[in-house]
Amino acid sequence: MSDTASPPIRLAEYRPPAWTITDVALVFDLGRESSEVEATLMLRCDAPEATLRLDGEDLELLAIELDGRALAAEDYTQDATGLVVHAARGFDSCLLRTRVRVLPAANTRLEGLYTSGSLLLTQCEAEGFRRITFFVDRPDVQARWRTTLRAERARYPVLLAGGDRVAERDLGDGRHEAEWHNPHPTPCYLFALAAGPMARVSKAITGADGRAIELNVWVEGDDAEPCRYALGAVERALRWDESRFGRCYDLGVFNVVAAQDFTMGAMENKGLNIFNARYILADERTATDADFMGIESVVGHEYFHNWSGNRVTLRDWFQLSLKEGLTVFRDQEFTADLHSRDLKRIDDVRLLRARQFAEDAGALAHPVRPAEYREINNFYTLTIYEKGAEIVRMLHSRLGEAAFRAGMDRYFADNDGRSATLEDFYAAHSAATGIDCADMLAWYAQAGTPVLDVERSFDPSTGGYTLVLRQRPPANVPHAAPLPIPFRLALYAPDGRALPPPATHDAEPIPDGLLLRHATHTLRWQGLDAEPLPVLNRGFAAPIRLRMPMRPEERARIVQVESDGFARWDALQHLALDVLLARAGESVDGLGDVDAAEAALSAALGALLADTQAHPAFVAECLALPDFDTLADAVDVVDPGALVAARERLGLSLAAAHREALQRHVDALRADARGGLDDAAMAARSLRHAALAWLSRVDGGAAARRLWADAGSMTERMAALRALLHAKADGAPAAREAFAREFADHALVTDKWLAVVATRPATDALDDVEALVAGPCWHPTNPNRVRAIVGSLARLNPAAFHRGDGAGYRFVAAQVQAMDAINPQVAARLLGAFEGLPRWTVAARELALAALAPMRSAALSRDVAELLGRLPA
Ligand code: B3K
Ligand code: ZN
Repeated sequence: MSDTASPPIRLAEYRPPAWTITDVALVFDLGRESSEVEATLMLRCDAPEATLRLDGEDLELLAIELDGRALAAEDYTQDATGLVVHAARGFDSCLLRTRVRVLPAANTRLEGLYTSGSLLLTQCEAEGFRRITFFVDRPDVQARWRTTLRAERARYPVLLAGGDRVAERDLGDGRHEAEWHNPHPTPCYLFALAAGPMARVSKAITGADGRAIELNVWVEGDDAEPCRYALGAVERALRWDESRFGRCYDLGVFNVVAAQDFTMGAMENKGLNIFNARYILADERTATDADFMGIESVVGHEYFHNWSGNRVTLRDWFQLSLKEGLTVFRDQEFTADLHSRDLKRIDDVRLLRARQFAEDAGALAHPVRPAEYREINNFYTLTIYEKGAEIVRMLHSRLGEAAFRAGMDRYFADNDGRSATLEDFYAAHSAATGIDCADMLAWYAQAGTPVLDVERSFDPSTGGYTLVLRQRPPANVPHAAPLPIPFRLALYAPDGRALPPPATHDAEPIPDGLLLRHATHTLRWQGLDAEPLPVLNRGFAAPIRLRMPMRPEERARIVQVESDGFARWDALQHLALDVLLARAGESVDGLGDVDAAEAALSAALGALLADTQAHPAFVAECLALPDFDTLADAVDVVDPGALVAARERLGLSLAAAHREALQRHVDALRADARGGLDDAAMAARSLRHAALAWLSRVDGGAAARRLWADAGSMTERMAALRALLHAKADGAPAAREAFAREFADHALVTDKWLAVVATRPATDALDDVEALVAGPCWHPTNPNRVRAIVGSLARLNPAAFHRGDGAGYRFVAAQVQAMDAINPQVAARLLGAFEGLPRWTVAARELALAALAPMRSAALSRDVAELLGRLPA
């Protein structure tokens, strides 16, 4: 623990490794309390006389030999972070064999080798492999791997590791062993094993290149049926990568294991993906539609890493977004191609605006390629993932699909088997297309969200229309140069006709748009009969804040005339945002009278609710008002109470205004919403349940009680339960009791009701959460449980977290400190709830700083210490 003083790692100080490892043979003698690992490393020295230093933490060294000779104490030095082998000095290659003991059952960090239920599992990214054996633990050291697992057959009947299985033997003493071989050069962060009593669902397929591939999805115990949907998703992902990116799978088996205890979502280890069970296990009785969609997307994401991450890996951790941003882009496209492009874009932009923009404007903001870090696990952020994906999307917009694909093919071909940099990625695209796109790299170097201020003018005497676009750097980097911004727009005449592109402009044409490179651009139209209606940043082609004051009726008009679903949703969101901000006491340019603005919003929503042609899932998206984080992001000083209250009041008044239409939808969609996982049924449920959530603000929970009594699937049960509990309606306690009892043995479903309790939008939800943490459901070693209870409160319940008496802050701060001793990554995530602190009101800030104060003198992990050091003191 306690590592405040370690110096940061800097990108500028990158040096290639002096010693690399070409081949690894590992032999595990697996046991729950204690496991032994023998590692034979073929080492090569590329710098004469370089010191051989291996990373290793919490390892008990049992034996060490170099080129067959047992080493004496003076031949090596071990400290808390690794091993220096003096005896290797001067060698240009050698064979090092070590034997170590590790303690899986005591490993609550869930990094390295650990236990989850009756399973033994590993998690190595980013730097967990050094907790398994001594190694040069960095992504630019890529080796071929042989892994032998030995264990008692009764306890560990299934023995999985990365690569293909090449042998199995009975060892005659109740133990058995399995040997696995991964021939692709792979860094150690992609190593994995899983052992224990597991069942699987399986499918044999033939890849597009003729390879026979066995797809397996495994889970602890003897019932693998809940893995069936995930197995289908694996196959869909594999086929999609073949057809959209021309990428084939490269081993004879693809194994996926579901783990109950897992710190993140999932992990793309070569040939053996390990998943948080919540992204694998699903059937309609226990999982919601959102769960199914999440499973397909995460399964796709991990599968796509096999090329973007594994075959082409990272030179160093600063390049993290090279694999993560690119792979998020790929999984977003997968979902868009399989389902609805508009709806996927709406979801992604909602997340980006609400959470990534906030991260990028807060105390923990960092560039997509940070210049330094102390603990790399702190950088698996929305900025690296989602903003990183937006940058790849901008490249895609700039090049168009065909040229982008050519660039991707070139990137994979030039870097296969190598550890690459972001420069390599843009160089491949430039080389393949002849378009120099290296200027995109500037997006990776600075934090913050650029602003595009737009000024419009119309001269009725000439019909001339002008848009002046001025790029302003983000507030946190006030002197930054302009970034390249792909920009899409449309203009509509008053009769709803789309007008042609500008007659003159000073930007560079790209497919379907313009590339803005300068601080100011001017676009001109001529000969227009009347002032047109502009729709800007269509499709959210660039992750920017667009500032153009608009009248409420203009925004409402966009909803009527636009053909692009995203732009229609965006116009309504903006209108709702303007109304909410004005209601919270902010001054909003262009809004005019706030009652009239709310009336325009209400009318637009009413028209959507009455539109029988509207796509139900789209209407549901429009009913979701901008959330607290989006509001907080839009103001200079965050007064949490005022924002929460404005949202509540608007929700109430809109629900009252549309009560009948909402009730009509709830009734009319009953049959369509009944069951099945096709897009149409899911869309019907999404609108029905969004309408129900609104309705339960004004009907005393009557509709929710009917749904509760009638519910078939988990999606319906959760919609009813949430509406009842959040409205504190009659029947809520009984529903909660019944639900909790029925699913007491099902951890993932239990997490769901706990999260509903923790997100009730009221200050006293904190009391409920404190009771949960003191009760039998509290399992601090299980990250899902911690997130369901404490994470939900800290991140999704502004009313309780920002309580005026500071109790929410004190509770979360105390939990961060307690969790830090168990799982530093989970603790550091929770601490992120304070990232917005610099912009909170003085009163809120003082309460939060007081809550964090005790932590400042405590012994902390590097993870929490680094983030705490970035928060204001
Ligand atoms: N690469 C992993 C995340 C690892 C996080 C390490 N703290 C999952 C993913 O992004 O696909
Ligand atoms: Zn990833």
